[in-house]
Amino acid sequence: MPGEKDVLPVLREQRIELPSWAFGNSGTRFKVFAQAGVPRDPFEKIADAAQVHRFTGVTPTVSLHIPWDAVDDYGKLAEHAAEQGVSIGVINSNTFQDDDYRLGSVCHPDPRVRRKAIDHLLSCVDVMDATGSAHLKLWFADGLNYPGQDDLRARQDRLADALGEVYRRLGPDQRMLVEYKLFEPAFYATDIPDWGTAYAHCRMLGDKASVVVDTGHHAAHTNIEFIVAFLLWEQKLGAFDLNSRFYADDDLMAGAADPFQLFRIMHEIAGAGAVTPDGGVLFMLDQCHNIEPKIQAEIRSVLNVQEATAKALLVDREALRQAQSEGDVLGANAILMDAYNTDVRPLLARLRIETGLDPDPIAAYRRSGYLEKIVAERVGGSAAGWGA
Ligand code: PSV
Ligand code: MN
Ligand code: MN
Repeated sequence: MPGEKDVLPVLREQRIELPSWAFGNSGTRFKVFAQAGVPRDPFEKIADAAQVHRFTGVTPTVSLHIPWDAVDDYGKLAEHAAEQGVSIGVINSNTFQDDDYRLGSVCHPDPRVRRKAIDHLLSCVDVMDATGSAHLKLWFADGLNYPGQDDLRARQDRLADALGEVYRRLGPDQRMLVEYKLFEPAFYATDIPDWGTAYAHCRMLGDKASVVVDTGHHAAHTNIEFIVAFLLWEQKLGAFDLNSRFYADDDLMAGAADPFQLFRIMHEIAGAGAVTPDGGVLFMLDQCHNIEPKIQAEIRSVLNVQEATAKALLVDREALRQAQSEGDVLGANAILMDAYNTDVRPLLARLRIETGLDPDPIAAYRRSGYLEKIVAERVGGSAAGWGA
């Protein structure tokens, strides 16, 4: 089995991006529960994200969602992030919260609405220019509720045209990430419902486009690690939106519902040497904390991802290859399970101590008094965007 000296250097370099929207109030279509002390603007969301980085040391970037995080001066927001010890990461577009988008955005039958949606995406690239962000993440709520409602193939034409126009606007160091989702808000057909559709568009676009795997966006029992392995093999895996699901797109904490699935995914990532940023894959959380404290939940999620990663790095790959080539089915499986069943918490605690952090980030955050401070200072926090 690989030892600490093999695993620690990789874990030291691992990075996990935080979503700005995790820190605002969120809920379901039944109720948004307001929590005391939540951020009132994007500046305060970044300040909260910086706390997660302060205690974990591995989350130096924050994803923005436009227009939820719209500000007059993006340069100022980027400066504020730097003052807090973090920076702006991926820019997420939002073409789903305007009455014009009832029948879709870039796939809408009306060219006026398509133009409006494309202009929004282009303005997101302007935000990237202003903040120094290198990645644009596109998720479309476009789809149909009823058979016959629109022409499925014509909508793919419109989608390809829109993606092409935005792709051509990217600067030399900017990249496009295309996210798929099985269903919701559309229930009959979604225009990018699966990895294959996202992949086909990314291939047509070129090297700057790759696929986002949101772990919550599949049918139950989908073998997500196979999708991950295939996209890695094709060099088209751009990013993850990590979260947990029990039923649909639940957006619960990564590693909470099925830590073994997260381990199996990280095993594919570790095998391809893609844990660290030089591997070219971004790891982001895409979560909402409807009933639990938000900053603490983000810290917990980061620890869960680190634990799954550490276990994946502990897989004895040499022994595994040997067992696989000998057709030793149970031996190979046992090698994987040995790594999964290792308690990696002491190893991660040592990693933190070595980098000057508290070995128990949650306890350290709770002791810090930050929550009490923001509860006292902030009145009337805003919603994350959902249910707003
Ligand atoms: C859609 O369900 C999604 O997963 C997309 O990533 C969005 O950008 C994100 O949620 C937050 O709205
Ligand atoms: Mn997502
Ligand atoms: Mn989602």
